[in-house]
Amino acid sequence: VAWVNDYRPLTLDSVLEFAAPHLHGDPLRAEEIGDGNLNVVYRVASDRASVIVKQALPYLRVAGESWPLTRHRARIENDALDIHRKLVPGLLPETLHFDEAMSALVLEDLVDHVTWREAMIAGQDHPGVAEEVGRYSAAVILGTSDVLLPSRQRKALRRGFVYSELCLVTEDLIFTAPYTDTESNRYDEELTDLAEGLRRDRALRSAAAEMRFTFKSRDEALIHGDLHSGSVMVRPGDTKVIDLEFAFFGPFGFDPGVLLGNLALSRLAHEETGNDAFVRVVDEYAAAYWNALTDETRRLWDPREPWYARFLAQFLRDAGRFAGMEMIRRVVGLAHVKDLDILEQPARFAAQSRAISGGRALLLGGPVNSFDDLWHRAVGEDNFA
Ligand code: SR1
Ligand code: MG
Repeated sequence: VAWVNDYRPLTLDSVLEFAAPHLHGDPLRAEEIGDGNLNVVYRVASDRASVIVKQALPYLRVAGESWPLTRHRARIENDALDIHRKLVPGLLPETLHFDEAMSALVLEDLVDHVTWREAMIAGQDHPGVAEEVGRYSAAVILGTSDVLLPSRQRKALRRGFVYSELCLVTEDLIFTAPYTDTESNRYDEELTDLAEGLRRDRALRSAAAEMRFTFKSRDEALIHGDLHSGSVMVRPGDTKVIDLEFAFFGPFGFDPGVLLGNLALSRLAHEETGNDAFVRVVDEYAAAYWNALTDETRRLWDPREPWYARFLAQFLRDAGRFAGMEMIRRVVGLAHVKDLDILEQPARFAAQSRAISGGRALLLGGPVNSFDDLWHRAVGEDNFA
C-alpha cells in the first residue's frame, strides 16, 4: 500500500510518540482496544493518565483491504463531536487533538466505562442512561434542524456534511443486502428459510426500498447515524455517546429507530434466556428513552406549535420502521450484535426469529400509533413471522 499525504497507520510503537503531547506524563504503554468494525483504537497510558487514539484506516477493518474506504470519516467524527458536544455538554467525550493528515483523533479515555451493550449483556442496570441518551437524541435532532436553527446558520452547517461513504455502507447493510442475495449477508444455517423468505416478500422489499429512500433523501438533522447500544458508554452516574463517524444530515427518526431496535434485540435475548428481571429493565430503558426524548423536544420547542403533534407522530412512525430494519439486518446481514450471537441454541434461534418477526411487524403492520404499539410489535410474541 502506498501511503499519501503524511498518512501512516499507527503501530503500538508509533502511537506512543503520537499521543505524547496530549498525555500527562511520559507514554509508557499502548494497547489496541478497539473491537469495532471500522477503525483502529489504542489506549496510551503514562504512570498517571491515559488517552484514546482512534485512527481511520483506508479500508473497512471488519472486511479488510478488499473493501476500500476513504479516511474522511475521521474529519466527520471530529466535526460532529464538536457540534453535538455544544448541544449537549457532558454527554460526549472531549477531543484532545485532531490530526487530519493522519485521520486520527486523540480523545478523553473513558477509563471506567463499558459499552451499554456490554452492560446489558452482563445484566448490569445503569439507571439514568436511557434518559440521557433520549435527551441527547432530542437535542441533536432539533438543534441541527430547521425547527430550531435559523436558516442561514442551518444551511452553513449543512454544507459541512456530505452524504458520506459510510452512508453508502448503511444503505447497503441495512436497506439493501438483507432483502437481496448479497454475498456479505451472514446467518445461521437454521435461519436459512427465514432469511430467504425476506427476499421473496414483495411487501417487505417495497417497505425496505421506501425506507432507503427516506434515509437518503430526508436531510432533516445532523444525526449520529449509528446510535446502537455499542455507541453509548456507561459507568455509574455517567453516560457518553461515542463513534460519530457515521454522522450525516438524515431523517429525524433514524437514530431513535436504531437505538430502539438494539434495545429490542437485547430484550429478546434476555427473554429467551429466562432473565425476566432484566427483561423489565430493558422495557423500562426503551420507554424512558422515548419519554426523555419527547420531554426534551417539548422543553426545547413549543408544544403549542400547531404542527408539533404531527411532527411527533411522524417521528414515531419513522422510528418504528427504522427499528424494524435494524432488527432484521442484525440477524441476517453482515454486522450482527453480540447480545444474540453469544446465545446457545435453542434460545439463539428463538431470539433471532423473533427479531425478524418483530422487524416485519414494524414494517408491515401499518404506522405505529404510540410508543407502546411500537415496542409491543418489536418484542411481542403474537407477531407474524
Ligand atoms: C461494516 S460496518 C458494520 C456496522 O458497524 C457499524 O457500527 C455500523 O452499524 C455498520 O453498519
Ligand atoms: Mg461504531
